[in-house]
Amino acid sequence: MADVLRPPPRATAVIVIGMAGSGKSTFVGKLTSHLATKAELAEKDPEAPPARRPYVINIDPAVGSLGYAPNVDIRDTVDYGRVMEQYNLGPNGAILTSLNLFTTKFDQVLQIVDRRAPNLDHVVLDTPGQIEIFTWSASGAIITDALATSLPTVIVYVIDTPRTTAPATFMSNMLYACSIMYKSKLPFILVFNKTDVQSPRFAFDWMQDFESFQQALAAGNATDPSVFARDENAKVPSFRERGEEPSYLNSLMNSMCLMLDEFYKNLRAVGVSSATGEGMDDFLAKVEEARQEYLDDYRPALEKQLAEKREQLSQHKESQLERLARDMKKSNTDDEPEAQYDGDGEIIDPDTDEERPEPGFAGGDRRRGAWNKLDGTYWPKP
Ligand SMILES: Nc1nc2c(ncn2[C@@H]2O[C@H](COP(=O)(O)OP(=O)(O)O)[C@@H](O)[C@H]2O)c(=O)[nH]1
Ligand SMILES: [Mg+2]
Repeated sequence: MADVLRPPPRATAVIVIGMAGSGKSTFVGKLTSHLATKAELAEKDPEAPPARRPYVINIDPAVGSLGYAPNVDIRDTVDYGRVMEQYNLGPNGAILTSLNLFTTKFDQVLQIVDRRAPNLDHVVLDTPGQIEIFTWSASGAIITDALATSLPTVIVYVIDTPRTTAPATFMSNMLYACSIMYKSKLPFILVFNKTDVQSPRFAFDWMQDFESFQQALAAGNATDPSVFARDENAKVPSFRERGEEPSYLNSLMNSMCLMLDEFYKNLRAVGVSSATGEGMDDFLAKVEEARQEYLDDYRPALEKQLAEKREQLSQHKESQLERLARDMKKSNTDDEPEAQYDGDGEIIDPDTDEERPEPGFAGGDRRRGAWNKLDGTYWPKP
């Protein structure tokens, strides 16, 4: 089975996804400059920890300007504006169509990545602003699968921390992340971005201890973004103690947080600021952990899947070959005459009646036949 996949290269693919405005591109830019600085240091000082510049691919066709220079850019291949015009599409339709067009050429990108992967540590993919364009499209799935079969791949889900402080937005973000994680089955890292504006402490608390999330829910409205900031130690009376009814949203989230508890156990989370660079080294450490998870769990499963597919294909081929051989044998013997009923399959000539059945076949001879008024004959005939 081990020969189904090539040995894993040293590079790890990092697919960066997240809601529009969560800071994906800024994060990729900061990560790039952070690694570049480390690589420069390593070149100058042999004592410094080894580091390499990442190889960055941008697949957002609609982005105006990026804070970094990508190595491969979808905008060099597809003109988003012309796609919108020519196909008469709106902004999102044009992004999706541009991505589809680019995906038809993704094998070329993979070849470039494959060639460089032995000398790289990170291949980073920056995805379109609207998360669903990548996560729920055929192109997104093709690109993800293609990368994940070529090199260790991890998914990084960027979260806009200051906009996730209300229990309802926090929960919807987590449910979205959960659905993507179970769909892709790849190692997953949650990046709480913009920590320069908002500490992610509240989110880590909610993830580690669902009772603290329930406490925040009990304190007030689920859509209130300031709920998390209440004094943690102050005992908050529950809705029942206050003699109030919890809203439908509060009850729903109360039960859902129990379900998400399982999801949090399989998760790595880290806080970073793409503005200041704080937390980038923690993030890189998580990438190493996630790479190991890919090698331990995802890759063996993928190998098994590919080996099974290969086996099925070879069985199918064998049975097709057998069928072909049988058919050829049959057509070779078809020329030999066989003892046959001589009227079989022939057209009956009404003038000669040559092929009419033998007397007695249809129940009798001339004497027992029936008179046919139309042609003045007996049927069946002798
Ligand atoms: N304060 C702060 N702002 C950030 C951070 N990361 C991104 N932003 C801002 O968030 C906005 C959206 O960022 P962008 O990278 O374009 O988001 P994308 O759509 O996910 O690629 C921009 O105005 C960024 O300047 C951060 O760590 N801190
Ligand atoms: Mg972006």
